[in-house]
Amino acid sequence: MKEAVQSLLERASRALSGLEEDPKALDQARIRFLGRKGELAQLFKELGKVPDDVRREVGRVLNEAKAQLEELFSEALEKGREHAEGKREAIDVTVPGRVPLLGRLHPITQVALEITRIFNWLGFETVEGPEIELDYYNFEALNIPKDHPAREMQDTFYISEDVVLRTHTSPIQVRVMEKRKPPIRIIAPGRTYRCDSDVTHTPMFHQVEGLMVGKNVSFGDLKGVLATFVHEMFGPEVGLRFRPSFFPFTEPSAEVDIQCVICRGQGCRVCKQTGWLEILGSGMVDPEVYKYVDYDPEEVSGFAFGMGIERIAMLKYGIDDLRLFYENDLRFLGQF
Ligand code: 2NM
Repeated sequence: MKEAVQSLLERASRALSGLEEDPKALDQARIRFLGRKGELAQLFKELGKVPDDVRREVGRVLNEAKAQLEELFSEALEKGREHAEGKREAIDVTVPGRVPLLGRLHPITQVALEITRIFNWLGFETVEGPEIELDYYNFEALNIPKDHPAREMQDTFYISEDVVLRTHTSPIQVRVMEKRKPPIRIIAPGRTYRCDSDVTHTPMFHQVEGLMVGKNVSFGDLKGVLATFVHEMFGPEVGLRFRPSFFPFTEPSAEVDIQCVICRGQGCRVCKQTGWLEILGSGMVDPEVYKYVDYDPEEVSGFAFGMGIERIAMLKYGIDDLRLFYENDLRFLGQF
């Protein structure tokens, strides 16, 4: 009997070593040795067959073995707990670090920079001006008469009788002409405002306008500069055309269309089956404008043009909804 108890203790001790990290196996071993039908219980059962004179002694040995076994298991259990805790608290240096979100330029800013980069490369200097502008620079000096529709309350945000939020960036160019003598080559990007809000208009939008004035500046120069711009911006294979138009500040005036970037001129929903998309307005600066800035129309000539940055960005990236630019959804903004 004593040998059986000794063997049990040895086997239990061997079985337990290495089981500390495995709570399930530990529990199974406990049932096998200490369970109600376990090995120790089996030995207790045999206590009845033991001769009377030694039963007392054998009972003592069994009880001692039971205490030892219980001690063995509670130790193993404790070790397992410590091990799990250690695991939880340890720093796992192999876990990849968290990547911080990086800020980036808004797509409108990116397109504005791309446009000005192209014109800078053609010799145009970037200039800026006030968003709160005098009626004089926004309208009067641009040959926009008092009764012109562009001046009506519905389109213009008036701050006072003679102060407005600029409706285009052309006043910047009037200010530059007023200060400097030709030759002038400037490009003027910035925010502009119109009292207009629907699916295709936002009260604030962005424009880039350009101006070149000097001796013998011709409509041919206008065509060359704008064709170069289109090919840099949309690709050398994209065709363009000049279509007669009207602006109060240019004469003659022309709008520039490019071949539809979606169907390549075949006709589709975006270009309304025409194969063409309007991208900017342009023209030779009207001699009336030169009167306001004290240039001599007999001495100098020039061309000017203007485009909406949102529109260029939508065409370049195939975006069909203007409002996406102003919702600040990082899933949209992160694509540029
Ligand atoms: C456009 C279209 C045509 C323009 C004219 C001038 C200025 F100041 F020289 F007279 N600045 N911008 C112009 C000309 C703007 O936007 C569609």
